Amino acid sequence: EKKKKLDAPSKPELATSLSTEHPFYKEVDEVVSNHLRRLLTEVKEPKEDWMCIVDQGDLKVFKRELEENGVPLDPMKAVCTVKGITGHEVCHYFWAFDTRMEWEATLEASRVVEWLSDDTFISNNIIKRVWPASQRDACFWSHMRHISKSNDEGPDSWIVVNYSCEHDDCPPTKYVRITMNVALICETIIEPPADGNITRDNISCKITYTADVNPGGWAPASVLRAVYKREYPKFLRRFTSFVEEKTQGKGIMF
Ligand code: 16C
Repeated sequence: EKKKKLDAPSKPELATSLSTEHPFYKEVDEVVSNHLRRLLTEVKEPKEDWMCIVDQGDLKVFKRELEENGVPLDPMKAVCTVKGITGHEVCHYFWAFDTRMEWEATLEASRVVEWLSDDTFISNNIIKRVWPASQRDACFWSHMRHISKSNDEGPDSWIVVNYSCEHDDCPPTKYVRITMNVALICETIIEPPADGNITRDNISCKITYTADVNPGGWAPASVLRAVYKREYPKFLRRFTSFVEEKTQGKGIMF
């Protein structure tokens, strides 16, 4: 464990946001824009092909069943509202690498492969093995962005995208490589208090989480679907409680 930490690339002096000249910029920008467009059109034209598989009131998980050559690719979507934290705080902790292992229960290990800028890095996640399938890993960039508003009235939003990529320092040799396109989009809702002094009691965060994951090879569909149904709500509860703990009693990060 110690050795792994020593080998990890230290964060160099970096640009505050991914430069438009960076080789990854085009892909990052396109993927982020697609998520935002998808979210906006779904709100306007709700589609009925999403099946609700978990309904706990404040937390709902939906999926669409999709298979390719017997491999389940079910797109997942979850919505969740949490009081007392902002979208910026939720996105910050979902993105931050140094605290990932504190809330990620499905990982055996995680390491930074390369820092691209202050808001973008590439990492390698080794996922815990699920019997009887082979162990998986993933290599992906993580990017966090504030969404600029078209008007002052709308809620403040942030987005984090985790998107699979290839990297010379992370070849897919040891495990079955999964690929994914994951987005966490958060809106902060503020109920302005009469005295104008905003506290954590006046804020809540609406989270939309989407995950398109390709398990990258044979995986028994029934086991995978059961694992997803159990793990996605568990992740959202565990992760949002983690953000609540981390921010409790601290200044609000708007
Ligand atoms: O988004 C999440 N975490 C991010 C930061 O780490 C990142 C990771 C996303 C990957 C999520 C999908 C992993 C799918 C693995 C497929 C394994 C196939 C095994 C075959 C089974 C028959 O964006 C939060 C992710 C929330 C976790 C969702 C469910 C993942 C199940 C993983 C299985 C490990 C279970 C271990 C049980 C102790």
